Amino acid sequence: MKKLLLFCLAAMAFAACTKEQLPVADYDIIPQPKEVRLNEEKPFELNFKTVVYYEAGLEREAMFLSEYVSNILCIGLNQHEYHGQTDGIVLNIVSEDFTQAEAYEINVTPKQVIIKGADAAGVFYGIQTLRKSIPVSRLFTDPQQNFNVKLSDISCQLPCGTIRDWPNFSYRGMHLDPCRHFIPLDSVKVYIDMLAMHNMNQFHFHLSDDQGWYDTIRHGGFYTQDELRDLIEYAAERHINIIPEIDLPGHMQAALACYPHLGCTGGPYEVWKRWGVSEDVLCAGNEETMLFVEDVLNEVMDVFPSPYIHIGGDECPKVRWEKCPKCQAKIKELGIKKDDKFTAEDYLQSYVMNRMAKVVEARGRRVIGWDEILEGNVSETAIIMSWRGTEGGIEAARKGHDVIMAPSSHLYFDYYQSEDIASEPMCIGGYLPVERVYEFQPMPEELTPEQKKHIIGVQANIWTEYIAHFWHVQYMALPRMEALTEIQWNNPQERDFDAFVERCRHMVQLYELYHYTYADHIFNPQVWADTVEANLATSKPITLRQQPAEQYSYEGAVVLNDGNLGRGAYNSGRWLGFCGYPLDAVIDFEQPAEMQHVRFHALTNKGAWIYNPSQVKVLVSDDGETFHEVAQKDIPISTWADKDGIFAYEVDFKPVTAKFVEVVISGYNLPEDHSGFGNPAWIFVDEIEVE
Ligand code: TNX
Repeated sequence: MKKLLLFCLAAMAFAACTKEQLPVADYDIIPQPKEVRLNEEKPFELNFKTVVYYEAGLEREAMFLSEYVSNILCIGLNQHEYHGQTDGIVLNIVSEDFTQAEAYEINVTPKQVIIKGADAAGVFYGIQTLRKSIPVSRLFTDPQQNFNVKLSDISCQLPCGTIRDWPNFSYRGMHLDPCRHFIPLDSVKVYIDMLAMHNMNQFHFHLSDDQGWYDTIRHGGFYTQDELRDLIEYAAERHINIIPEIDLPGHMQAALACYPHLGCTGGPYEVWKRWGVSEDVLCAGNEETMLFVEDVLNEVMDVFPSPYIHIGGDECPKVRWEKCPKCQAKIKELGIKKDDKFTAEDYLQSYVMNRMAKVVEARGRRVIGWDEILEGNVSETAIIMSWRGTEGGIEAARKGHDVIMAPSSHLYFDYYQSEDIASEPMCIGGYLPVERVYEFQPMPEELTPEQKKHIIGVQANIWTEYIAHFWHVQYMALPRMEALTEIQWNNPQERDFDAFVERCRHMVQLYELYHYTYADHIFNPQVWADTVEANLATSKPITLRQQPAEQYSYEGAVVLNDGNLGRGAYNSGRWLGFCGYPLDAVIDFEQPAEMQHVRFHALTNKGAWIYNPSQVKVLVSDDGETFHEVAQKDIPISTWADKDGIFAYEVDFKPVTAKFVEVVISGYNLPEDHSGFGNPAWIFVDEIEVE
């Protein structure tokens, strides 16, 4: 009897324990659903007996749901057509219950879960929400759990209630550049899976550019038309449209290498081996070139059913056109005149873009172009992708264009996401932490309600100059993609970053489950030991004879001697940037002081046109008026073989006593092997120390 009682107690304890540990779904996911109303009813239990019932046309959605549940919980769900069953998970479309496309509602009762969509995409997003709500089974996260688990032990409780959700923007996209570094098809499919998990519906595939090689090593590949058709179908199953981009008329050197007669000089050209913008562009005055491009666009439209075709238009230098007899003759023939806003060559680019827009529109599609296409007379129907900030987008919306916001200031995921660049995989530069992405307000307040309707979407871009492998693409995307998703789907006016980070934690379980590489800075905030030892210059009055560039001036001269060392990327706020003139700072010690040593730090990021200083001069003065030089030092220019990074520069001189010191730090011009050859390089300097 005693034994039996003990056994019963043990069984009860076990039951209580397993019950307590039953995983419970949490609807606080990304993007955060707009309406979640829960009630106290007994939760729905999702287990291996749960059946997915789908309405005709939603068979694929049912398969996705079953696949996700098997990924997350290790149980597969059976799928059957829906005929009024009263149990299981039901997928159906009831368009009349919604005012908006892609909307969904999930209704959880103790016996049944109904995922109802305005359309199939809505059902798909409802499934994504459910998928993201279910905690990843400890079977995957804790290997100790792997023993003796019975199928019947696995389940997840879905709290009862109603979730209603719909997107804020109809265009929710991400871009990928497989030109600078080729990305194999299977990896592109994984990228599409990542987009699907984040309720995105547009994948911008940047298919042509100047480069295709790096260093001297061949790096590349190609997609066949059949592979692309397969990819398009793969994306379409996940409610994602693939927008092909053929970048015109610049960023075309790789094409010119194959077809030199399409350029102004006739070549020979090489597929470009360095980063930047090539001056060799398509010859706009050559009819054969135009016919070639029309052919390419038609071929692209044969393969891609996308309602949007991206025709580029960014960064097209006009130097060849200015000297090309054919381009000049075309300008004459078209009667193009320069005016006080734009050059004749700018209008020649508009001619190319508008001509190609007609080819695209003749097949019932719309063109997208980068915001440069506003420079001239752009076709009224073109959609503008605003990348050089939001100004282009604002101007375009005022002119009645539809706009996609993709500003480099907030949505260029090829930039660094941490200030500690020494610990990061090398990338193009910049500094764009998750926090900054999350701050982005895509809807410009200065627009009228009518104009606001033209802001149709938001997109982030991943350029791959410095990204040679797909793991690095993922690392750059995650978790910044979470912030992007919330902006695209919800665009909340008030944003709570801490709550957002908590929602990201659950996403990390999914990253790990699917073996996605991700950056974890937001979960491990960095603390810097980044002050310099107090020295003669620290916090003394400082003036600059010429101000830094406006966008890199931050708190002004005081940044240079506030005791905090320059850190991270050039736009971290910890550096002052100068271009085309020296940094010329005067520090007032307020009383005579003896000195013999000046030291400062500067940042080099050659791809971003930032070079080391060319020279430093030190001058001293007793009255702050007359200065005399005590030291001068030349610094050799950094070469591509040298590492980029943060470097200290020092000058020693004979001890001298004075009340003022003046430090003049000059910059180089970009050298011949740089794409910006001849332009002044930037210098970024911080913390001038005097001892
Ligand atoms: C600008 S964004 C470019 C790309 C580069 C990118 C690097 C745009 C339309 N053009 O060609 O890859 O910057 O961040």
